[in-house]
Amino acid sequence: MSPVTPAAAGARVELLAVAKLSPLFAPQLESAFHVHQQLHESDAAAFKQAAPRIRAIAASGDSRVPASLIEQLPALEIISVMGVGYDGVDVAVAKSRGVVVTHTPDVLNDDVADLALALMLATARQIPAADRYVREERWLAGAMPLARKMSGARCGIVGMGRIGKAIAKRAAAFDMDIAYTARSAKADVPYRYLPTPAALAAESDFLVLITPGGAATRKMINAEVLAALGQKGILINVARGSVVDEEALIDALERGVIGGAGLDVFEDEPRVPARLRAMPHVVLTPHVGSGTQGTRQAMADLAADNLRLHFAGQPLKTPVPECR
Ligand code: 8YV
Repeated sequence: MSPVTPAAAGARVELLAVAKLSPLFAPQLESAFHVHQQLHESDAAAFKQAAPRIRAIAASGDSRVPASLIEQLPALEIISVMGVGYDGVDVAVAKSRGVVVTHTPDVLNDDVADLALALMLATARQIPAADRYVREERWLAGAMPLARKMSGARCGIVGMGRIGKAIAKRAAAFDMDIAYTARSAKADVPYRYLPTPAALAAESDFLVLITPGGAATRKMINAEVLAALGQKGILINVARGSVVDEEALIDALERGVIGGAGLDVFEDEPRVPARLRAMPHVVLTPHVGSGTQGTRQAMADLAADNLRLHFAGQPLKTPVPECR
């Protein structure tokens, strides 16, 4: 871990933390910056006073940094996101004001892909239900109902970026038949390309979502796609809750239009609809795709490095594609 150093001698650079920062990230910032912790939400008058001096924003993958906030910060230079996703940041407005946006790609690929496979197995083999079966001693009355086989099944991946490729690599080890959809076919992968989520769903047993959030993918997985996935199909979401029409998903699960779902992300986190929580054929995790000690440390270090490099006038490690 490289320590963050203050930009200039004298006064510390002032930074607005727009979310409760990870304990792996916060101390690195506090040792080098004057951190205003969510001041924009807690104290309007104090925020108004500090705003002209704030030169940096620290955020997490699920933070919101809308145009209305960026526009209140005339000295803002950099928004450092501790997360690969930055769909909550208005990058167009940031760019138009000369503000650079950075994120933390690659270091979390393995963990997110691992969780995708874990949710696939957990849903198909009903691991949480099986665990309860043993604990509640229902086994004494007889064997648990049979589950679904994953090895050799058809795996459709929505989004074939870095994490999509890591998921495909793992699915290949389960002898799965892999296909994908993305904005366009990729020359560097051997898997079959289908042009739309619905076309992919129709040929998938597992439909795994790992596409960026934001306007371009909002509610991309709708009733039509779920109908195409079919009554034996399993939906896995390790992307963003916004990618799925959650109401349509709940309806499809309740009516048996699809067979099950493994979900790490939701439309209105951390609130998860009661109807979803009540269903036995759904496996739920609380947005923990990148949630291991080592990976979150690597993400925190990278996010802090980008801030340090910026204020040292050096090239950034991982600006978002729009800012390269
Ligand atoms: C976490 C994520 O939400 O990387 C992302 O885009 O969604 C996650 O890893 C978060 O950013 C951790 O701070």
